[in-house]
Amino acid sequence: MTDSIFTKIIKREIPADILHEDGHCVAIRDIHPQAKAHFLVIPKKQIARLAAAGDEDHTLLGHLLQTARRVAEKQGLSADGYRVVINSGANAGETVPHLHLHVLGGERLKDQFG
Ligand code: DGP
Repeated sequence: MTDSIFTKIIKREIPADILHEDGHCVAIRDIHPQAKAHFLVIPKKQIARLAAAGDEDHTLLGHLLQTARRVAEKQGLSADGYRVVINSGANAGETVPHLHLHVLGGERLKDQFG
């Protein structure tokens, strides 16, 4: 498997604004923010998309959500709310084939389903 752009960021081969790192994931600011606050939570394990995760990733998936919550709190997003989005695969418009949670906030977000 070739390294995704996110794996290259995790390996520090490409620069990024890293908000959080632990043994299992990183949180980085999105390079093309879709809201005043927009960061990504990315597992160090290169899973192509949510649909490619397995039962063995149960704990990791929970950790990613908990990390989204903790980093959102640290970024001051909790009081007014924020949105967590996962695009899994082509129909959802996933452009980087490495599972990532989008966390958006810092302003009133538009309704955007469909
Ligand atoms: P998605 O459409 O769900 O695959 O979103 C991928 C996101 O990744 C998109 O919002 C832009 C972001 N992104 C892509 N390349 C880079 C990069 O090199 N650095 C950072 N910080 N974000 C990136």
